[in-house]
Amino acid sequence: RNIALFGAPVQEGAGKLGCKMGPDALRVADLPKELASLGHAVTDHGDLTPEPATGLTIPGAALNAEIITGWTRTLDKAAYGALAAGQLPIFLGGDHSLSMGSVSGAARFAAEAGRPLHVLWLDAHSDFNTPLTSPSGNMHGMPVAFFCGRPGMDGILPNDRPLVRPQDVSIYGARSIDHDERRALREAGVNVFDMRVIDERGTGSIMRDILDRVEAENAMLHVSFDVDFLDPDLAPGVGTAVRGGVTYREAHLVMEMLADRGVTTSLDLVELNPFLDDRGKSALLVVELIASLFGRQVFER
Ligand code: DIR
Ligand code: MN
Ligand code: MN
Ligand code: MN
Repeated sequence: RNIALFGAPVQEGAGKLGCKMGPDALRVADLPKELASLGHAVTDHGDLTPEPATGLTIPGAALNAEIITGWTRTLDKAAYGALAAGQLPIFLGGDHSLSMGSVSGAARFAAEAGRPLHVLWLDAHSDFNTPLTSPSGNMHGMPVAFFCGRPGMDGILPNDRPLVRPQDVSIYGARSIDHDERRALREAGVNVFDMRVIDERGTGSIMRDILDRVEAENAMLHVSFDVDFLDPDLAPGVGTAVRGGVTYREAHLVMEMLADRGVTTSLDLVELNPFLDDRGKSALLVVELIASLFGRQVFER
């Protein structure tokens, strides 16, 4: 694969500072070298900067909406441009608000290519709030709502842009969903695989179903990896840790099954907060997992 790395040091969508150091922590943990050692062509495009955006009024609670709007417009273009150039873009976050742009750019490219875009959202949270439902006002809790076209965030990108269909979104690892999000997710028809379902069914069965659908529909697949999807004992370097998360082996199996099918077309690595990490432990685990996603195996099959 021809992999393009883009740093997106945005932290204004999160409630705690520190995510802006995420891209550099992933580089220090040797992500580019690890991907190259698996035989991929890797280009690190360095860190992006948000375009200026002013004069926006968003009703409700949306903290730092102008900064996030600038990032969204920049990232939409970067994702679209990389895909149009035949690359697989990886966005190094940065908080999860960056996916408003990365997923929108991927959706725009998919629409032109005449293919559906599916999204695999690995997260303790469902990020389906809008400024009218958010209890915090933090925009990292809103990206799924944004690219599915829930009302309330007009003007960040053109309203007639290609969206992602809620039934093409699979949230995996959820264990913290706000009251209003819960109802909205159900009404919209988003696929929510919470920890309870993962315990009962197991990773293999759920991932097989998700990936079978991607293949059957010849869909593109955007994987959005929020580090807090992992159990906080494994990955403490996140701002909104929730206990009872995905284990070490479950996480590797998710990545290995993605690698087997080779269907991933774009990827976000988000919410890594190096200020809260324990001697680089979370960054190193993320790099290990991404190596699995890009083909590292225990024993070649
Ligand atoms: C919460 C937390 N649902 C909110 N969301 C987080 O603020 O909307 N997402 N932490 O990653
Ligand atoms: Mn998230
Ligand atoms: Mn999260
Ligand atoms: Mn978060």
